[in-house]
Amino acid sequence: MLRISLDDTIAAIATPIGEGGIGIVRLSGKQALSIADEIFASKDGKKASGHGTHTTHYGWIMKDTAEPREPSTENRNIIDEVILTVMRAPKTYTKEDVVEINCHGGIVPLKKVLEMVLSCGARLAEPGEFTKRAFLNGRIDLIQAEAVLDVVKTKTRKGLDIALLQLEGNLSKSIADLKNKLMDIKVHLEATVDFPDEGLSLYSAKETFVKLNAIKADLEGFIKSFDSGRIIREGISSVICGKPNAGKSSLMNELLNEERVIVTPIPGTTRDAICEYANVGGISLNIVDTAGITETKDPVEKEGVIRSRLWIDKSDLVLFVMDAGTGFTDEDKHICDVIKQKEVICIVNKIDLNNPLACREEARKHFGKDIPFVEISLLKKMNLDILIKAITDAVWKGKAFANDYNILTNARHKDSFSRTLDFVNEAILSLNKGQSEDIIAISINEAILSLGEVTGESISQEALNRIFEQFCVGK
Ligand SMILES: Nc1nc2c(ncn2[C@@H]2O[C@H](COP(=O)(O)OP(=O)(O)OP(=O)(O)O)[C@@H](O)[C@H]2O)c(=O)[nH]1
Ligand SMILES: [Mg+2]
Repeated sequence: MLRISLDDTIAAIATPIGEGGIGIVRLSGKQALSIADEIFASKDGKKASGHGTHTTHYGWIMKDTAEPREPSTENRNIIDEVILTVMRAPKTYTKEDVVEINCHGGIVPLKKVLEMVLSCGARLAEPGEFTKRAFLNGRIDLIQAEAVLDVVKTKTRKGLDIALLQLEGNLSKSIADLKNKLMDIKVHLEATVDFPDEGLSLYSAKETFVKLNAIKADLEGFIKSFDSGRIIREGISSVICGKPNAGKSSLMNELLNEERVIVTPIPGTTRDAICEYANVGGISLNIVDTAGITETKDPVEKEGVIRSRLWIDKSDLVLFVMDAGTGFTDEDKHICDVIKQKEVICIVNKIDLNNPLACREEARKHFGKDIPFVEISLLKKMNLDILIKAITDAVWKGKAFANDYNILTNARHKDSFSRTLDFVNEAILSLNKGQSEDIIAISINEAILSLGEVTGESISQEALNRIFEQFCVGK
């Protein structure tokens, strides 16, 4: 993508493809208004370019705007009845002239309007190109651009809160603050080298040491926050496993709050793995319901068992369902061995049928370590709140999640922070070794550049491309 020029006027359908109430074709660039003039006939007869900024106008997209305006059955000239919004630079999403055409939803009118816009000289936008222009034109920094993507993609309330704060520039401010502190130290170090005899009052080695250590602690705090930040942004992948008929699919349906998966009293009901997203206690949980793990000769069921094991390998959290009705069996023993190395919650289901104690004791013996147990009945809806709590506890366990929203949620940011920390550590080491100020200043300069990668001040074109490729067209 990046051979693109900011001189082009770009256009795209900005709403999801499919039937809907309205759909929007968006244009941005120098020609946005002149293109609108060519294809839009306003009811009031005025040209789009004659209107002030942030105004909306009723009219028609027409093949020939010189033709009669009012629609009629004979008028084949009309493509769609629309509301057109004029937004003039610089107070727009991209800082360029922007025109948005609200068409009727549905792929045919949207495509036709887009085709007309393109035939008048606009170019089809690349994925994320509107947001990229907002970045390249200096309206937002890279963190804010990525936050736009997070706002669109987030699946939980907390994820949205954090993305919105990043969009407002919260994280950017913290980074600017850290950068200023590093700059300040660098200036002092360089002045020591450049003006040794001018009697300037510069930081002593001890002062520099204290300041660098404070920055180091801040950086470490941010890096640590990524443990929970990643969970908020990307969610957790979990897999439900257990022997046939234990209630795995019933659990899946309960967590999704819908009858998504077939539940029957026949063992071996679920053959294929079924994946869905659920919001469990504010965490975005990718849940996979799997075939019951058992010795079987049925080739379809056998394949299902192989897949179950693959999903277990890939998951962050295993929800192991046992059946109080049957008690702890050899099949359960076998499953314990398969999942032993994973993060597991043991769920004893069907406690309406039988006392779960035997299952609990046998499983605990078999795991040989303390793992969380929950005893439930999916049929009678018993202890389901305890189950949700056990899941959220297992997810947050050991993670430094407080109610702090100024945290790292993006792996790219974390990598840059880690590199910054490496250079700060290098500077501290040089300082301790009594090396010269200019050597320490070089490390600090590298630290500043690494921080600049996060906000996009110092980042390669290639890295930039990789970021915007994740966006959808029209954003
Ligand atoms: N008594 C009782 N029955 C339950 C409970 N939970 C599920 N069941 C029943 O157990 C049977 C199996 O439930 P499923 O959810 O299909 O079990 P599964 O583990 O997905 O089974 P497979 O897909 O065949 O491996 C169904 O008849 C459910 O209604 C419970 O808490 N108590
Ligand atoms: Mg099932």
